[in-house]
Amino acid sequence: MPPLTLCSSKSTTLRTARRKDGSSAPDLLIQYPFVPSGGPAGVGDNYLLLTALGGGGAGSRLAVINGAPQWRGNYLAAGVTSITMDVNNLGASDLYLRLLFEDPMMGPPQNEAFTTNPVILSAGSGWTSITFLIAPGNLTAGTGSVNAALTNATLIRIFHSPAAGFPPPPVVARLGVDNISATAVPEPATMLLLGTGLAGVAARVRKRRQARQSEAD
Ligand SMILES: [Ca+2]
Repeated sequence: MPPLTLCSSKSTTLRTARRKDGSSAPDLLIQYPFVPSGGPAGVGDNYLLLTALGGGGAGSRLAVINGAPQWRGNYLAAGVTSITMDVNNLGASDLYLRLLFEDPMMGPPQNEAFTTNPVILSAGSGWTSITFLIAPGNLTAGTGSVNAALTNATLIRIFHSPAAGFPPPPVVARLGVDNISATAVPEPATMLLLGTGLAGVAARVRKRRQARQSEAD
């Protein structure tokens, strides 16, 4: 199978949460199904369906990795302060959604930061647009520092946890996701960095938006 597509991006691959021992290696690769219809725009609008099985072992938690290139980089330099997405809680449990930024390269992350406050999505929510605020003041460091996690982010996760922490608890859940976008407000000094490709997040987001607009979503 080709990599999963997410919001018309052609390069997004999603994986499960880290191992139970806390190491960053995925314990299982899951190809989350790409449902062809029933997204926010209705018939013919595709979306991703993320699932968690509850219990124990692989797939028990709702904690989905997105390590695609367009989500890596320096969020501070790019001025990305919020991430918005359409979500639909298709399961029976209320979900406490958070984002996690981390910087694993060859080993466990040295820095990881999660959103301090959850976005609560009730069971049977229907499609809802939610926004995660991700400025440093909105995040809590799980390991290392918030600023370091945002400066060299190599992974971003969507996860469910009522308590502010990671790894999250098991849950039985089905979550539809679509139309993820980042809001960037580059400061003048960072525009130079954008030109060098160092602070590519905003540029990539812009590219994704253009790509999205050019495709039937
Ligand atoms: Ca869609």
